Amino acid sequence: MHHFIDEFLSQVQANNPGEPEFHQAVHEVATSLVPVLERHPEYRAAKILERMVEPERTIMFRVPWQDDQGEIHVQKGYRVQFNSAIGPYKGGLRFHPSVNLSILKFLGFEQTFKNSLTTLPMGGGKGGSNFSPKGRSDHEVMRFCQSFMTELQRYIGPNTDVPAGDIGVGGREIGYLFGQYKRLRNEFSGVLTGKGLGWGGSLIRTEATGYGAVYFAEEMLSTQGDSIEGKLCAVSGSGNVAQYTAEKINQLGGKVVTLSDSGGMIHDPAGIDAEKLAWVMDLKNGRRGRISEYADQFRDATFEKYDASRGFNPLWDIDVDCAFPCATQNEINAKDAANLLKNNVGMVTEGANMPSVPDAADLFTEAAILYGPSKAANAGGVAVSGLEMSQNSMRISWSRDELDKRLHDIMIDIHGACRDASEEYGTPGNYANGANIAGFKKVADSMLAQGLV
Ligand code: NDP
Ligand code: 2IT
Repeated sequence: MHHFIDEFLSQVQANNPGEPEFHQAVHEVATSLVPVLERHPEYRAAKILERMVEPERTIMFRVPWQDDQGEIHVQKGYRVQFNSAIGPYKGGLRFHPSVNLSILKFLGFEQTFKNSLTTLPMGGGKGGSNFSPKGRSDHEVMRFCQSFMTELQRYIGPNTDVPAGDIGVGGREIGYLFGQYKRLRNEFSGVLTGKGLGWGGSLIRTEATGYGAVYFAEEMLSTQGDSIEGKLCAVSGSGNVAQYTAEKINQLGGKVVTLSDSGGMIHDPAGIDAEKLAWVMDLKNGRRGRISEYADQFRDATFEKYDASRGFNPLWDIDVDCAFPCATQNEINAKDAANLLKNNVGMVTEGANMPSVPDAADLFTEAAILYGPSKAANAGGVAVSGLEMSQNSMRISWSRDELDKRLHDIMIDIHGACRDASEEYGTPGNYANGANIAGFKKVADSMLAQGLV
């Protein structure tokens, strides 16, 4: 059987050259699935895994736009429609200079399993552009979003494909994208999630990924009779996911001592309390400034510039109980993982998508700490996106309490599904295996039922 997986992975590499992030994501899922494929020869006979690694459709397009000086720029636009076995394609849009097909295919592949775990009827997709909103005026961002949507609108729709935000795409961008879709199609519909509250958005969507990650962390801790209360926590990033992860940790009595952006990290041993976090939210969401400014504002804090040549990130070398990577993929390397373990970290919960390199994830698993993999731990965001779609279809809005309770219940269910699947297939406590297996089975069974498509 291992021979079968090795051959399968070589094929994936040969068929998708130059896509290391995609290979990494497929490798991680496929190795977890060995016992499932051994027990279910029908999945192998129907070539379910071979079909799952091929997106149903990949759309790539030109996005021309003009900056405020009138200069013309040309960006790449993408939408990878990965799998629609259990619902319309669903997943975010990322605007970041690093965006390429490999990154979007890894994200779309992961999204398929994540969406399956949410218990809601959503397929997997991801898209975006190598456009960088950083340093651009609102007018420039609007012109870019309008050009991007002018092409994307042909391929999406409330029952076909429903994009949302990801890195570089927040409420502002979703607004411009929605406005252009509505104008071109003459249709007010739930074609995007993460919309503003006055025009079809859902309460709790902004908070959902971060809150959900901390609810998942609480569930893992509760299996050891423990909780977040009193825990020292390292959080990376300072965008949407990091901000609301920090907020929920504070609300549950934990203490957040770090945040970061691509320029570096801040360490505040006194704790980033609600007041300081409000300042960070204004800095990042309002003024769009840099995290280094935190250390000028709050004198107990220190700023350290990020220096890739050092081979490790000082953010993961601080003595904490819990780590919440919430910035980007592969932000924890093997040395970072070893540093966390050396300092006796007891839990790592992934708010970002695939933040741990494979060797780092292996170290966490070998050390048998609580390790919540991204496709389970950060599923709260897309789960509330699914609830936004339900509310749009019914033309109603649920209350904040109702949505927070639904989010919390979904995260409890995801934790239970991962725990049960990891036990059923002989690796109890291994949430990474559990998430892959539980997410896979629902999609695989739906594909079997729907024939060879
Ligand atoms: P934001 O754009 O709001 O914030 C991203 C943060 O990560 C910023 O602080 C950014 O710093 C930092 N960052 C991004 N790229 C890099 C990089 N290459 N190196 C170092 N730092 C980097 O994005 P989100 O908070 O929405 O997304 C963060 C992570 O969470 C991503 O992995 C995303 O896929 C994942 N996620 C997001 C969900 C959502 O609902 N938004 C749902 C589930 C997962 P800087 O500003 O300097 O670039
Ligand atoms: O990675 C993710 O799950 C997201 N960026 C959210 C996707 C969504 O459709 O809400």
